[in-house]
Amino acid sequence: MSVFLLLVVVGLCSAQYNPNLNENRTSIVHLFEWRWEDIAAECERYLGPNGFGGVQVSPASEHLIMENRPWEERYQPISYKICTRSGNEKQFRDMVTRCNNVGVYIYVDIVMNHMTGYGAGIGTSSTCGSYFNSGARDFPGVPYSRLDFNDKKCRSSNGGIDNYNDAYQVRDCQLLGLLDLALEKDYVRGKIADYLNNLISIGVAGFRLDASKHMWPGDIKAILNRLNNLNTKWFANETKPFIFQEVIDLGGEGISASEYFGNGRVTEFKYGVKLGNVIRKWNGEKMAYLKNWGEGWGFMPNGKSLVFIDNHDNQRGHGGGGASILTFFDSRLYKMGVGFMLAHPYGFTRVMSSYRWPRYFVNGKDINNWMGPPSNADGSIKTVTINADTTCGNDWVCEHRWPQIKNMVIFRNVVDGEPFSNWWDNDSNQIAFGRGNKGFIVFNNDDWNMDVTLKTGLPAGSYCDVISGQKEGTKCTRKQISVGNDGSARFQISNTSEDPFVAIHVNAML
Ligand code: QV4
Ligand code: CA
Repeated sequence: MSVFLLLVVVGLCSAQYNPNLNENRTSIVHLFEWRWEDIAAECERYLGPNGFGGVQVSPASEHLIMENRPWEERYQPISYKICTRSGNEKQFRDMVTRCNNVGVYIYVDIVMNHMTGYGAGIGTSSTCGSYFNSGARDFPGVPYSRLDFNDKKCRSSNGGIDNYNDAYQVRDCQLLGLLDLALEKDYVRGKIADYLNNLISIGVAGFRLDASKHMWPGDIKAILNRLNNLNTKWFANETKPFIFQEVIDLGGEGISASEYFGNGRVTEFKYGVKLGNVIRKWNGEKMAYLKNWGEGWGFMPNGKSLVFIDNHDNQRGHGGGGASILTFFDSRLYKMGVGFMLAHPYGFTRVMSSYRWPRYFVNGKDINNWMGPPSNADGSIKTVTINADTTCGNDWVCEHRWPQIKNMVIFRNVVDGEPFSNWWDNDSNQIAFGRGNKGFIVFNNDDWNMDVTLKTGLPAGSYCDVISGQKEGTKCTRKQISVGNDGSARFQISNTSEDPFVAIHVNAML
């Protein structure tokens, strides 16, 4: 009996670690600051057909309108009305329906640790026109009042967090001056749960929980316990929302990521920092060391982690990372980093999709890192236009449409469930590994050419390299690799090649 109960409990709990993806899909993409209408179109015209599993969208709750419209206004909620710079509720609903209908699911960024900053002021400068008074802690759009915030509970010199080794301060005081919600209150939990259940009823598949480090794991759990199962129009009965918590744990702080494992997955920030160092060859790192990548590098357990090369914060010098983080600005190294991530079995993978901004460093700091998405004179976000060559216009970078990245998203789908196998390295920066008998990838990040014959584990045949080109009809558009009867193949990669790596998989076999 007790064994049975235990199994039931484990079965129920495991759901929030599962991204609920459609069959044969394994990754999500963060379409940072995209309009709901553009996301709906992208699901239908690109993400669905190319095997993307889902989209992380920017916060969906009504937020402050700030001067010059920086991106960070999305992280200053005014109410839980679905009414943002990305569009209104009707457009949000339409997006979820259209994406779900093509098997691409929506994961919403949830800001529930706080409301806007204490200095936001009084007025209706919010995306749906809801009144607020930050000084009085008055948010009638929810409604929240003084009673719903942690002002009395916080014990620090100035109401902010000045010691990250003090877990009480980190959870009960103001992050960056943002009004900290009293999440132990039944009333507050109820308001947040209502918002999340509204999103669930519309058809979303899960949530990113922003600033999770600043919330007590038990408070998060209490809110999650109130959530409904996913909408059965698209999901199986009794499916729980997928949960991933934003906790930046690079070690050395009072709070560790493992405290959050009971609630769902957690962002593994060490991943991008360390892979950035390896690919940049900083600190004596080299790709040969990636042989035991994953838990062997001190990362959280595979089943608990959400991994990414860069995110909307650390690509612009905000929260968690530093100089080693690879971004679209270093496109050559970036493609290698994303390629490695998507080929390697560790973690649930998220691809970043950004907009361009005029990065400008003064004393090592990018003074333009506040800049919001491409926008029109009236502050509305510019639409994502699509060029004839499938790239994006209007300053949208669309990393997810870079052919090498798109093809590696497909690679990951093809090799899903296959073991890490046939590792090879030259003790320097040339490495190769396979995924069972389904796929194989080879990198040359050394300063000299590579010409090696390696055991791939793949069935004999001719394969199209999906990095330099891809399979189209019965032909390869660029490099072709032939695997012999013994499973071995010759790889020649010039160190000066724009993309010094090669990837093959069984769905790109001629
Ligand atoms: C300013 C002053 C403060 C003053 C306050 C008074 O600097 O001294 O107390 O006004 O109102 C912005 C500004 C910040 C401003 C604050 C409040 O940068 O200067 O304070 O708002 O008005 C994003 C941005 C933040 C931004 C925030 C809200 O990155 O710069 O703050 O949005 O607009 C830690 C956390 C981690 C967090 C990371 C950035 O552990 O959880 O910092 N990451 C998430 C999101 C991130 C978001 C938040 C959390 C907050 O990924 O994008 O912050 O929701 O590592
Ligand atoms: Ca808090």
